[in-house]
Amino acid sequence: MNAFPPGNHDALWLPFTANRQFRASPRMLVSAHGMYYKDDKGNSVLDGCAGLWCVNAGHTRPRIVEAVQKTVATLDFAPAFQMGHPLAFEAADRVARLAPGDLNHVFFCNSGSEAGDSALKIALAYQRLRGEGTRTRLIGRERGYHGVGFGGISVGGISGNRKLYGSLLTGVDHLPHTLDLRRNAFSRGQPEHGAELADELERIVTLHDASNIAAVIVEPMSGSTGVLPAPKGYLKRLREICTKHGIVLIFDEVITGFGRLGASFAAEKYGVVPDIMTVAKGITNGTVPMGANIVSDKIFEAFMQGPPEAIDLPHGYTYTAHPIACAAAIATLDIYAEEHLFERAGALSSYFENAAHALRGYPHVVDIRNEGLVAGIELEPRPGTSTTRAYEIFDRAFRQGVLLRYTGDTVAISPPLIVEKNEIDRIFETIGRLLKEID
Ligand code: PXG
Repeated sequence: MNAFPPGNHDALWLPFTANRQFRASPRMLVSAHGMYYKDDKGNSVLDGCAGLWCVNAGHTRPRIVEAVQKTVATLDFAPAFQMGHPLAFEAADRVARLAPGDLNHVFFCNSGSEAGDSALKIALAYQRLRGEGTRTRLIGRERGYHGVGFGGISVGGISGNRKLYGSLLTGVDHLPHTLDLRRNAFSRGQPEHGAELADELERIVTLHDASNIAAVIVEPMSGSTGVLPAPKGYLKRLREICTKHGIVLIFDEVITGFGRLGASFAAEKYGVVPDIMTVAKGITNGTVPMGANIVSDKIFEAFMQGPPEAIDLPHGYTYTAHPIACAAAIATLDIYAEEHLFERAGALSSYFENAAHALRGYPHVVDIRNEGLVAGIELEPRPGTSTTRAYEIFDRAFRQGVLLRYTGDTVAISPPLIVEKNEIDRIFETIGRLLKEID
């Protein structure tokens, strides 16, 4: 069976994809259950990357399916502007309870990109509301990924995602990225060296003056630019500098949230609480699009000072707190809690780490990085072609029944948190075999 339906296949334009290459040799999924997809030829495919880092509880979990089915038949849509519904309040309360510190207020959107842009807007508005309206500069980081909105690509640090799109937001600076193969190659978990890279923020403050800087946004572990856990002490330093200078600290936890690193959030794992956290992906187990900003008491309260009848935040989406997404989020959080999946990920992480680092010394491998249930295997670049070794491994692994991710020269692994040890073995054995096969 080939699952291409009749019709013009050029009608679909796939994102971040070589569309013509894909048409010539498609990779098609038709169903999913637990740790496995099924492809159009009936082959079972082990999900080594939780879909796109989002299906943390595994696929088609009955509790989520039933919650979605029930809600779509009961309240298919409810406006979020000047209207509410019980599932929205319940979902916000559940998400806020999970978040560390005084991150107690949840603003819903529909993706990580929207969450990134929303966080930047909230930070700018907050600075203005507290009488610091000259604070307009936004600071991101090289190799950062905060989605594909104009805000996200402006503070993001991936040249390929920026170069085609004009002048982007103005008034943006970037911290240096934290990847340092010379000092930190083959680190297990957070690398030892690089906390001092956070001091680059002091340099930017000196250049512009703190009175002009609104916010800093970073991923506690960059995912899509090749799995870069923050060096030990780095996030704490960043927190201290932001507090000292009145700068809003935003953690993008779209990947690191909901158990991926073996704790609810990276903020909890590392004991560093930002002022705003952006989340998406695992919030609904990937079942229904949803993102959110989780905001501190201090920031929320700043918006609650005007006349009670005035709109406090002129921002939001038609599908903010969509009932079906809220139902999926509540059911997802139930599964995470009842099955102790974050703790499970933490308990499995050293086994996973050993399996990943067993590939050290294999052909082409220049670094292996990991944290929680995430690993990145960086390969030597192949000069003169855009087909990277990592792409070739991704493509071949799929055809051998293992779904991986690749980004640039890095193969990324981030399985659902229900993964078993024999499945971890299979993922890394497949990569090891392919490393020996390719040139
Ligand atoms: N922030 C981070 C840290 C992300 O990883 C986004 C924001 C944007 O989320 P949305 O929902 O708008 O896509 C992301 C998304 C990959 C890959 O293979 C990673 C993402 C998306 C697609 C592919 O590395 N991350």
